[in-house]
Amino acid sequence: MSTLRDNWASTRQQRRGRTPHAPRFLAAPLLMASLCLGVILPAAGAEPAEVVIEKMLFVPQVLRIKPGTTVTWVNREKRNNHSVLFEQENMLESDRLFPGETYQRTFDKPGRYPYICGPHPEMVGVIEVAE
Ligand SMILES: [Cu+2]
Repeated sequence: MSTLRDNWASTRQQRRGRTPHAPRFLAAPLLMASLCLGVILPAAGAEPAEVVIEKMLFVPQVLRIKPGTTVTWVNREKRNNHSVLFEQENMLESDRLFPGETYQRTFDKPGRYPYICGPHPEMVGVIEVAE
């Protein structure tokens, strides 16, 4: 019985000892919440426009957006690096995107913007911009 009490007491002391650090335990969820809000709030005004690069494909292959939308390409591969190359626009090309890296381009004018991957020209995609 006394052992239990000792345990209880020491547990309680440990809890007391942690009290000053309590904000740290709150910090993680708060940070997560603010990060989520930071991601979600901008998306509420404009549709999220993301092209994922995985398994040697641009997904979605055809993305329809409204003028003024910023498209983000994100490389989700484990090893391959890719680029986003607009051949019909003076070979406008992103940097090589290594796994986890992103490229962004804002499309202000309506039109059809086909692109390929520089190192893998068989990878094709299109951004269609229309009201
Ligand atoms: Cu590629």
